[in-house]
Amino acid sequence: MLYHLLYSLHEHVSAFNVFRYITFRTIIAGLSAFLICFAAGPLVIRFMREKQIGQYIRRLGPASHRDKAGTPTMGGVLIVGSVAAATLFWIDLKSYYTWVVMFVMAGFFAIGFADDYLKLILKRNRGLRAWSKFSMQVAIAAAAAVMLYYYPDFSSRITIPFVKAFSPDLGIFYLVFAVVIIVGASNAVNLTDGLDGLAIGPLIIAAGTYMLFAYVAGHSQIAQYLQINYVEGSGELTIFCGALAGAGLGFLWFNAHPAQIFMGDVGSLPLGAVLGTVAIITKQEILLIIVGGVFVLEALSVIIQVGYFKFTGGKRIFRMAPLHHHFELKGWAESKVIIRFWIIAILLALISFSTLKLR
Ligand code: 57M
Repeated sequence: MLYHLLYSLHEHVSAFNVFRYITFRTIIAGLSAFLICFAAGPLVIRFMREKQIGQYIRRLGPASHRDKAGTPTMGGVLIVGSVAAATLFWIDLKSYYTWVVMFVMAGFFAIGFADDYLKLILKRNRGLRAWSKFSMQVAIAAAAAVMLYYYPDFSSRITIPFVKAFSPDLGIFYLVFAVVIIVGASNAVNLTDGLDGLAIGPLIIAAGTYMLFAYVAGHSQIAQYLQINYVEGSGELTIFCGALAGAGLGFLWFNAHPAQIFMGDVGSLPLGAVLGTVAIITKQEILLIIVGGVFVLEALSVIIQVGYFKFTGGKRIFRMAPLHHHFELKGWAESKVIIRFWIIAILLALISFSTLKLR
């Protein structure tokens, strides 16, 4: 909205021309999202505390987590609110792809909200039933996949990192592929969200990485120069990714160890889902396995642990899944696990940048 208003003034004052540039709008979207989150944070934390919307801690978990009981949660309201506001301020409102991403964010936000509401406010211990939560995730992801697949010019070809010559066309199966990416990313971020800053750190790094990929995919000359898929209109997603990274930093301010607030499902579910959607639109779908490698490792540790546990009738590979619990139980301090996982996320981001040249 502010973009349309301010840019229209360039006819009178040429300095307003600067609002035309995606790069400039990305910077101010990131800063605005950070400031909104930073300013609203204390109010949300106080509100959650007053309403006693605090975390219930399972007795099974590592002992160090018992001190966390009662920490305010549902901080996702803060993150998603800041991302939505900053995006609406600074994108071109005619950007179709941004609306698809916003739709996914709103849908997964609603699912996460319902789950947290049942768990934390109505104190129904388990929240939404796993099956109904999963069906709702699939329904929203499928709606987004249809919106993209039937959009003129949207390609059903996928890009394989490090391989230039092979770009298979999935045809109608792209719909299933897109649903798997969106739902998978959402649940992987949710599983990772078990230590202070553990999910939001890699998420900020992934948002920063896709910020670059959205920019190059939406710029015809750069895309041609780098020989990557040009996706007309995807450049506006750079601004969305900037807002995501900015809001993430704002949230990390409060979620940094020892956390004053957790994000809850209302945060982890939409954040993972939007990352998956941006990966799909920018045609860097498979790259998400590298960019979101920390989330993938966490999810794999659960799959391996549960599979092995069932197969062997009760034996475990990890001391506890997801992976961060394994390291905690090995005696690593919480902050060490968190910062080491961030280091891995940064290295993975660097590796994914290299795919622009190494093919
Ligand atoms: C969410 N949620 C945290 C917070 C956060 C299939 C199974 C592996 C599923 C998995 C699971 O339920 N994962 C989903 C993990 C929880 O955090 C809340 O949940 C939100 C995200 N959805 O925003 O509201 C706890 O995590 C800690 N936390 C922080 N800082 C943060 O910034 O410290 C969260 C955010 C919080 C807090 O302690 O209470 C969670 O872990 O519950 N299940 C598990 O992770 C369980 N693993 C398990 O059962 N493993 C077995 C299986 C796989 C065979 C095994 O390995 O033997 C463990 N989870 C916990 N305790 N808490 C079991 C022990």
